[in-house]
Amino acid sequence: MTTLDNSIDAFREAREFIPGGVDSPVRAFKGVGGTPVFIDRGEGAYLIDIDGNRYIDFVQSWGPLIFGHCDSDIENAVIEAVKKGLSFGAPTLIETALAKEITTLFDNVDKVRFVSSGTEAVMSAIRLARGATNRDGIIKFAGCYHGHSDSLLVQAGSGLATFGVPSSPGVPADLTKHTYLARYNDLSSVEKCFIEAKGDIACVIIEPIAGNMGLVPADEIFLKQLRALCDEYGALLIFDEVMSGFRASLKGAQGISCVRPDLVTWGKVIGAGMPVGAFAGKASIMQLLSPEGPVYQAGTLSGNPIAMAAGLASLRKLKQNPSLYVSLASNAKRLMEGFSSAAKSVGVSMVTDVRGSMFGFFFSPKVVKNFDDALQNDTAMFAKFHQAMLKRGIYLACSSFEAGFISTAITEEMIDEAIKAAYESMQEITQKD
Ligand code: KE4
Repeated sequence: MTTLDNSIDAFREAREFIPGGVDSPVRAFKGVGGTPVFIDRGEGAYLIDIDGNRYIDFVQSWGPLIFGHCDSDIENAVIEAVKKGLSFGAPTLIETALAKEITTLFDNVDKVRFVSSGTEAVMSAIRLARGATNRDGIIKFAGCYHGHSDSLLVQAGSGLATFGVPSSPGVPADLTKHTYLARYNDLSSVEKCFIEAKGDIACVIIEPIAGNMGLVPADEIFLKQLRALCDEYGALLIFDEVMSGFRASLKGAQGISCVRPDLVTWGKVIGAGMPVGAFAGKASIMQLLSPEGPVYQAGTLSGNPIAMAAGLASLRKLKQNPSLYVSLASNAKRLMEGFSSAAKSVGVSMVTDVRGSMFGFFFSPKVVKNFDDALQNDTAMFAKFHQAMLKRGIYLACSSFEAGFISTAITEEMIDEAIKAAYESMQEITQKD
């Protein structure tokens, strides 16, 4: 890294016109300190900032860019779509095409509705679950983040955990009283919520592979018992796969777990960097949605043809090359083994995990199974590591309550480079002054 002067100036100016200088809080680097680098462009596996520094990108816009930056197939699909117009507010063939590509992958998904963000997808899925069951209560898990809709900003992960404010002012108690909080990987805590709610639970929403308290996968036995409990109480089970979808495997968590949700939410990869979210499920539930049914949900730019073109190009490439996930997972595993060895080489505790192209690491001596465990990890050490790696051209998620990602543009040589940087960084952050 040469200098960050332009980013420093840019951040100063941005803060004059945008709260915190960013349009999404986690980008402000508050979790790791220092100045967020302002990005000029992406090139394959790389980000280049406005000072000309080049970084291997292990964030990929928080997951969407599984093919890295400026993938030619996706770029060409977008350019062709742009030439026909940006938006029509009317049905287009490409929405049906993407819906078909998605639904034909899953035996528990008949219909999908597109929206413009993961938040919107989850918010809509919750409303649909409440409409389908005529119940108000929802159960979520501490540390899971499902976007910033009111009912779900309770003990959430991601940026809220980063800033140590896992809930948010501005959310009426009248709303959050319907949100029951359980402990990830702990079935008895879920049973307590059902009992406390006297059965008035519309749905249980979970990140089946949590990526917003760091990477914390749910135990398969836990998911199976959760499924059975929802069936016992007549509540719907929602898998929030906005992050894990098409990342943990081609079918996301459902490609790893045998448990099937009633509704699933997606985002990120299905937009390939453009604003797309989606929620989906069996026709018997989805047909309750307006205009077929009474549950209202809408959006001016839902199914935007440019965003659909990007998502469709990305998804078709993934479906044509499912073996991509083998190399993505192999690179993720090798990277985590390298980080773990680098930590061990200086006597620092680190636990790591991988699910497909997703990876996570905690500066912690013990395996992380829930949000309480995650909160005990050494965030100060994480911040030093992040800064040391950034200096060496490695761009990691700027919070220990996030996940990392491998793209197909990241080569084995780049993994070696990141591991080498990890050894150097560990030496630097542990050397006695
Ligand atoms: P968006 O509204 O940010 O598109 O999606 C919300 C969301 C819903 N569900 C899950 C499981 C998610 O991970 C997200 C968003 N993820 C964060 C990263 N942890 C987005 C990054 C940000 O907030 O800037």
